[in-house]
Amino acid sequence: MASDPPLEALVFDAYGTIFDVYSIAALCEQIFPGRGSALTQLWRGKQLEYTWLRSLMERHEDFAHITEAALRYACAASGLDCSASDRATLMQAYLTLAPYPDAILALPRLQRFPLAILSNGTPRMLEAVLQNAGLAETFSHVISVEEVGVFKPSPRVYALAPARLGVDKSKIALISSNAWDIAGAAAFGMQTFWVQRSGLPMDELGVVALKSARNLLELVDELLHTRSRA
Ligand code: LAC
Repeated sequence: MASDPPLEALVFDAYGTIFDVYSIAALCEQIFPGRGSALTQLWRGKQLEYTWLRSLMERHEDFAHITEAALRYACAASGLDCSASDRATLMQAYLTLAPYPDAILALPRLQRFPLAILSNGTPRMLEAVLQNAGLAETFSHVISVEEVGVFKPSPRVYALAPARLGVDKSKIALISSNAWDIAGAAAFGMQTFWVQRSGLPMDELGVVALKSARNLLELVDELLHTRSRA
């Protein structure tokens, strides 16, 4: 849409967009042979569900605690006995999630913009996962929902981006693989770029992404072009 203002900053979701939360499946498989993939899926699903439920309940707990609670539930629901030491190993591995190869290739091409992370993760989780992936210097701002004590897709979370970057929300792109994150950011008034990694349709939440592509590399030209048509 030619009426969109030129982009002045790019804000990325972390888990699922830059980092592959399913890269932990190999370790799950080692600990629980034959169950790694299913356990990882259930774990991620419950993790997100707990963020939404706790936000609605107004009983915030940080993403590290939520992630561990979701792991306990996923193991219990799968009939798996997860010892405290297995839990500690898996939680530690959450700090070394693999970045998507397309993210590693795309980010250097976008350095003309201020780049930020806006994530449910705690500052400690985000610092560690970025450091371990060699991305600590890539982002000028790493913004955690902990600053407002509520999870995405609360508008209070998205409001952190314009406040911290000093850029109007209409000139910020939110880039996420999570359709519900795209919906939250679009509802708040940001431009939205959806990394359609799952191949599933957009959630039916009354908003659509401005642009979408299968991976971050395919979005690079769109992001650069959006700026240049000012
Ligand atoms: C995040 C979750 C949504 O990084 O993956 O905020």
